[in-house]
Amino acid sequence: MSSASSATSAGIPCMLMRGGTSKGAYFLADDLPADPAARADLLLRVMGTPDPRQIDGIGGAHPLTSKVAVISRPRPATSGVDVDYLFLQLGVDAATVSDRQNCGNLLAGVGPFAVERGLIDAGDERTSVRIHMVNSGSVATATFPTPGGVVDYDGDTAISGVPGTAAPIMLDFAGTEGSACGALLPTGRVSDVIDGIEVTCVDNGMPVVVAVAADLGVTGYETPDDLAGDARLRERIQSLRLRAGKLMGLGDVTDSSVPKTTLVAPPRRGGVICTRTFIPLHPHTSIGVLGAVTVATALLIDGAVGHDIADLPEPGRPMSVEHATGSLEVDVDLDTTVIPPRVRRSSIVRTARKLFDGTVFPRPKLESTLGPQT
Ligand code: NQM
Repeated sequence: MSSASSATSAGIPCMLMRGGTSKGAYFLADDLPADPAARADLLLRVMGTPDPRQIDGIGGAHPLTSKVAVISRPRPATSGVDVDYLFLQLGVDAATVSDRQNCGNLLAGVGPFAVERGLIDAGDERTSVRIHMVNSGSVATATFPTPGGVVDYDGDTAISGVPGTAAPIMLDFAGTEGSACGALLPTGRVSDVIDGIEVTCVDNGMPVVVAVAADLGVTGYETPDDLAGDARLRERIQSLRLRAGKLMGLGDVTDSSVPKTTLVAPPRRGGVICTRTFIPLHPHTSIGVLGAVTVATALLIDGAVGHDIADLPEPGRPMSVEHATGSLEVDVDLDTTVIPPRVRRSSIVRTARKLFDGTVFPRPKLESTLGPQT
């Protein structure tokens, strides 16, 4: 693409989409600089980072709305895959751009975006897109309605955390096990004790540290705002994830968006478990897609934190993961007859919506805003 300064005046084609319970800017890779440092600098200026309000950009002043999806035809051409999807998590008040995690929520918009941009041909009724999740090398298949070859965003599927209903987008995952850490149980153990607290470190699409809420002095039923105001809890979670990051092979995670921490408590609304998640220190208003898949996977493992307090359904039935604004249903097929357990497949239903399609104009360069790239 053209130089970063010409991007400032000419703008860059961009589609703003809600993907699941997140919102992000979707770009074709060809419309962004190929060099990761130049791309990161440009995207920070698009989003208005660093600034807690992101007032001079299109970010929504929260990690869940400070996200970018970069889409291309597979590079190099990979057989059986239709598009590449690179997810970038941008900081809000810190100038960080991280490619160390997936995002299953923005993933929901990737298939529709690929059809809208002509990267793939739509079917007459529905379209299935095989998406290479570049961050982890895993593959997701997204299936969504395209009557007459046009993406239909309307429908009657409701997901917690989003008002109203929209068309269902089925997401089937393969190869998510060990997405960032290389193994489902990256410490080699089902549980570890860190800072005197028993945790399970697990990665089935998202590196997560699972701990019982009561062990950290909270109930696990607090609102995200209450949790955000608890400075002592924040310190304890940071200490836990810094140590866990090393044990999980992620190194120094001070400036990294992973691992996330999920506090679990017995379910209260007919689900499998109640969760409160930190991304990585900010309380999530719900729970991430692959975060929920990962936590649900841990619950199925005998001896893992949460297994004993979970109300597990019959094998093969969906698992409803309760969170601060509702619940999220995931399917996880785990073979627990082998050690370590092996994930056969996982899936989830999401919705997405095109919000805006146009040209975004990044703020001009400031002096050295770029922070650590993780
Ligand atoms: O876990 C938030 C989200 C996410 C990530 C986060 C996600 C996932 O809710 O797949 O979707 O964990 O930072 O969008």
